[in-house]
Amino acid sequence: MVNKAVCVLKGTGEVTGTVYFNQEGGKPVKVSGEITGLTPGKHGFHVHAFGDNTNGCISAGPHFNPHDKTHGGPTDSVRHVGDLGNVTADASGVAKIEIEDAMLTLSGQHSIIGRTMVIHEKEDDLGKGGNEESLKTGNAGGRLACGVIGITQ
Ligand SMILES: [Cu+2]
Ligand SMILES: [Zn+2]
Repeated sequence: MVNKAVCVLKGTGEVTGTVYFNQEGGKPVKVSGEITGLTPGKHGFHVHAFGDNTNGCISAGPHFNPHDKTHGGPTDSVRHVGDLGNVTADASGVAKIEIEDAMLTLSGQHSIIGRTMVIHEKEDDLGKGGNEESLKTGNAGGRLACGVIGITQ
């Protein structure tokens, strides 16, 4: 059973990162790593549906949403599977990632392997922005960098 994955994020600008995924038998997925080159503050961080970067990060499609829910925050019961909320960059533009998420999985029908991780320009409002877009994307703005989630050892 696959229990480790990795994703290298790249974009058209200075933002780059490496994100690791680790899941032990049925337990929550541990997401760790670092993204650099960001503006200080919060940035939306999601798994998007497709492992397609042919036309840049936009080809990754919408948030990974196999249960047809509205957008939310990582601790909400109503959320996209891909909704990991925000990561926070420090004054040097570095975001250290240390997330545990019970809805992600690295195996089975709704595995995130082969899909795309995206880091956004703006803060994700977690579905609480009070407009239609908030319930789709969290108003997180442009896609700064992305990468396909692949199996590792
Ligand atoms: Cu996103
Ligand atoms: Zn979402």
